[in-house]
Amino acid sequence: MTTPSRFTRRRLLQVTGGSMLIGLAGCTGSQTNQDPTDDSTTEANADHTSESGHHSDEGDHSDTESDHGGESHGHDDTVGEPTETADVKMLTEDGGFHFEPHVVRVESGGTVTWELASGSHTTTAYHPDNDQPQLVPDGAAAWDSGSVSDQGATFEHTFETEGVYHYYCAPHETGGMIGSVIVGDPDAHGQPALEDPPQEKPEAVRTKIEDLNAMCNEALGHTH
Ligand SMILES: [Cu+2]
Repeated sequence: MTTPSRFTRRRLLQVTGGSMLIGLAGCTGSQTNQDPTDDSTTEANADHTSESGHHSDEGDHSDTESDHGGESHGHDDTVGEPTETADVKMLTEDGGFHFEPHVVRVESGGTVTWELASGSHTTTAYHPDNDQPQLVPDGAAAWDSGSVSDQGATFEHTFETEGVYHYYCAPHETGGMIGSVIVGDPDAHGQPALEDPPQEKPEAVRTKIEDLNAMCNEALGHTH
């Protein structure tokens, strides 16, 4: 059986150094938790990204909705209908580690492409083949990108089995770098991913998975 995963570019460079040790707060804050501070966060990032250049004039405009180039939260966690393909960025930002967006949705047979925006990350399924609890549909194929360190490098996986998939970044799992793929229009009942998070996982991981479960259930109209 062949794996549907493949690299387009890949370099096995471990250049992260100490960055794996910082930013444990990472992505663990849920969307709802961050909403009250979204404006200040966006503004702070806007300041940060424009520091190198002309700051004074354009900074006044940068706290609008249009300025989300460097912001990883706040605008695209709404999960729509299944599409043929979906793109996810893997990034290190302000000491946090993120899959962006957290939840994507494709059709059965659809392909998700992860692109390295910054830092060094993996995309790895919660699958027994990866020595992890099964947080993917029964019978689903595993994937594991290995370390992706080259900016712009991509990894893709084609999803043949309908259902909900959780996956993580190997060095940053406990920093909350966990994401989900919804394939097709599955019944939320009977999805291993949507059950209570594995007891053996640290609190930060379980909390993040609960956040993702809420987003996936909402996307699937599963509200009870
Ligand atoms: Cu990572």
